[in-house]
Amino acid sequence: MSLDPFLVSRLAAHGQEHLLRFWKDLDEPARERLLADVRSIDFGELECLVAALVRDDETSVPDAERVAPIDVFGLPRTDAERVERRRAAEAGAALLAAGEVGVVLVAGGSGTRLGFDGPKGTYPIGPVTAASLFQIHAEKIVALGRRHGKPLPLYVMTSPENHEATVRFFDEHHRFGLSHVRFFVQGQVPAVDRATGKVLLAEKGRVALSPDGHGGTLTALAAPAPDGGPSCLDEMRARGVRTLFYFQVDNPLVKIADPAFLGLHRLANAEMSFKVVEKVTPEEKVGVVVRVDGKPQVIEYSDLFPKLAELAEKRAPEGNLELWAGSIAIHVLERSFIERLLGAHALPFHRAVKKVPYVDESGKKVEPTAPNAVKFERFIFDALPLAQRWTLVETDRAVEFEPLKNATGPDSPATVRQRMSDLFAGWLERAGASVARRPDGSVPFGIEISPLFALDAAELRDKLEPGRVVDGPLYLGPDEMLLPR
Ligand code: UD2
Repeated sequence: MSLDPFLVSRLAAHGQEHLLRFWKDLDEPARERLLADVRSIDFGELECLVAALVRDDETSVPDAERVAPIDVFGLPRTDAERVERRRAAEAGAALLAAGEVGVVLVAGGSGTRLGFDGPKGTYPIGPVTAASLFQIHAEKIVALGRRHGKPLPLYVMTSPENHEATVRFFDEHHRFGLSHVRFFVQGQVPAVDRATGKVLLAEKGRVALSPDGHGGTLTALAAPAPDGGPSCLDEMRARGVRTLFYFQVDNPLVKIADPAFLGLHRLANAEMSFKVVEKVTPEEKVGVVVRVDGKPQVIEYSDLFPKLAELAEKRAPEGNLELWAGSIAIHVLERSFIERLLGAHALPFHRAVKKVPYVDESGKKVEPTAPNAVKFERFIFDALPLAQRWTLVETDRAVEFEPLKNATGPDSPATVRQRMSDLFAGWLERAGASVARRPDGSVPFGIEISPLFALDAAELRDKLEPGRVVDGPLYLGPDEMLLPR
């Protein structure tokens, strides 16, 4: 295979001709792979990104005077609020029964902090059965479909890195009984050298490409299927899906397609909605939803410091943080909103300075010991300022947010399993059971309730005889099975 001179001069025009430096060392398949990598890059866009985010380190963090707290539907505290929430739940249930809701699960991240070999969704997290994150999510979707009489379609975003392993896992588990699941692959962008802005080679014949962030969901949903078939959005339109429930793979507590959330979103005629929790510390690793010049926006946790430190730490007289609305990456988006954005607005890229292994000029592989590269990522929450109407809904982290991020310490398998067991213990107690607890209130053994047995506390109450004593590991599965004590 000979080199296309047009490509060579295009690379040279963008100062990236080194990508073909090892061409003569490569065999034919390797040359083809390299060309595919190179052709996937939009060099014009990359040049702008390098100019803005590598050379200039342009920051989009606003000045503190422009930032203010934002209104949120708080947890219902009065009777009137409870009635309003019940009405919203009825409206949301009607959408589910009408088949207007689709579910989008983003699972394209590389999960480096967890240090787990495989897609994060395959992580065995169930406190008793070691059910995977994917199984827990899928069972909720199956259960919801049964409850509302209409199966919900699931769209799973993968990355080129983990696509095959993800699809294989679902296939090995007979797709967990889901009636419709479709996998779609997100885009990639090259990592560049932090000092020079040159694209890095991961191998002599491979560009160092990485996923374009969960903001890439929007373009990936609009991309045609690999066989040229309809895009996910086209398919949704054909199925009558108008509203998308979006969530991240790492949080097994998420209330998928929560009817009250869907209802509040639809009753407000919103284009995009967020679930938020009250941030406990200024440093907590969740984006904060605020107003900037009056418009809603998320400021990512890594952007709060140092520029907005004072504001992030400011507390109201009652002691709670003024900027308290932590985004837990649970959203509802109208399909029409995504379609509108695709035509008119691209989400901005953010920079992430990372250690990226590369081959140097001599062809030697280098494992950097310090961050050497800039990666570019889009974030889905940057769609918020573009929404004409939106809602923010507070939820209680104890019942809806415990993400799996790290191997040990906070947000690790240990904390996630404990939180799951504690949550299920609460459901059991509300159903009239008595559950052994430690003096600090936590449960000293694993408890796991399959969504196919009960999707929430109310369903458990309907199924369980009161008076049950739980003093050892308990699993309630689709056919209610008690593990030996
Ligand atoms: C994310 C949010 C943070 C907060 C937190 C809650 C960002 C930038 N920050 O933090 O504000 O809401 O989650 O847990 O989003 N993913 C992809 N493709 C990618 C990158 C990520 O699908 O290219 C998925 C990934 O599989 C995971 C999710 O997005 O499901 C979150 O990614 P993360 O763990 O990198 O986000 P994190 O913890 O920095």
